[in-house]
Amino acid sequence: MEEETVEKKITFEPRKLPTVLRAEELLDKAFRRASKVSGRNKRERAINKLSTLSNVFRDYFSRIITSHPSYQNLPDFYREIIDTVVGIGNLRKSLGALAWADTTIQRIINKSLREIRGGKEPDTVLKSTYGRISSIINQVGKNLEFLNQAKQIMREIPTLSDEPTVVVAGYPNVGKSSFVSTLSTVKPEVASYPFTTKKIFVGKGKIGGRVVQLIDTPGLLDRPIHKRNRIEKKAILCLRHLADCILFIIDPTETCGYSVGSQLSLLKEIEREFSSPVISIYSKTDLHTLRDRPGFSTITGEGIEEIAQLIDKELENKFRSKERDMQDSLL
Ligand SMILES: Nc1nc2c(ncn2[C@@H]2O[C@H](COP(=O)(O)OP(=O)(O)O)[C@@H](O)[C@H]2O)c(=O)[nH]1
Ligand SMILES: [Mg+2]
Repeated sequence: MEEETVEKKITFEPRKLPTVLRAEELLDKAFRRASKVSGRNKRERAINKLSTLSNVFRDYFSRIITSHPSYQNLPDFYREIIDTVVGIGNLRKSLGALAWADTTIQRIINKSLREIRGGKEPDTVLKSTYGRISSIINQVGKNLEFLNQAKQIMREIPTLSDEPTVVVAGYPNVGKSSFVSTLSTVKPEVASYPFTTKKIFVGKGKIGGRVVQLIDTPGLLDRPIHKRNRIEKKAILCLRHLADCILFIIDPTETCGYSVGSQLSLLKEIEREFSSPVISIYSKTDLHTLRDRPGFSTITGEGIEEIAQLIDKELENKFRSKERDMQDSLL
């Protein structure tokens, strides 16, 4: 539990993954490069073409393979979300297939080079080498396509910092975005959430002298989780690895269009599904007089400071107990 935040360091930017060519595109690229190679005679030309092919494939495969991180060692949020939307097993399998293609192609080329040096007719060797390379690349065609799709999906995963994080939840129109903007010192950044049309807004603000990341999750934590499909539910629950604290906003005036009853049952569900501490608060205090829980109004500014202090206290508890654990583990 506790090492979660310690491990949160972001080591992977999915946006930087390279585009992966399809089998025919890759073959085209390699063979086109080889076709431009010359030499003093047929034999030398064939040798030069083969060395070019060897370099093109080696560089290409190693660029793709090294662009992927060790998925098992990623921070929990990234590991789980990637496993949910792409599948880490599938990624491993495809990367393994490329490593296999790489070794096999190098072996084929080396054998062909030996044959040419040993006196075999260069054009015949070249022709059969091209055929064998094409067959290897076509065998991993599905893996190339998968890696490219995976890249498209993963680039949607927002890059988040490892600062203390507050995830804001509550039904639509209760005042989540207004609250996040009030506490954010800069305009919240928008990131899309994998495989959905949903965006998450990441604001940064200072709470109690600490830079805090505020995540507004429209469309994610704003209606019953149990009604989502399995994948969407899993993806939503990945947020639990980021949330040092959840702020649940209730609009008791029901001007948001949702009854207090449904809002409270969403609160219960979130408390059940997430292990992070949940602070539940009222919004729109300018419109009502309920004070049985903390409340705020983004219109009058009432309560904002008090809620910032509540958040600060939660984070303080969490980080203080973490320091204590670390000291304990040193003793
Ligand atoms: N009266 C009043 N209205 C508010 C307050 N905060 C937000 N609103 C209004 O409530 C509506 C929904 O706010 P928004 O922040 O977009 O809610 P979200 O959907 O939960 O992000 C908007 O029309 C806001 O102007 C508040 O403190 N008092
Ligand atoms: Mg909103």
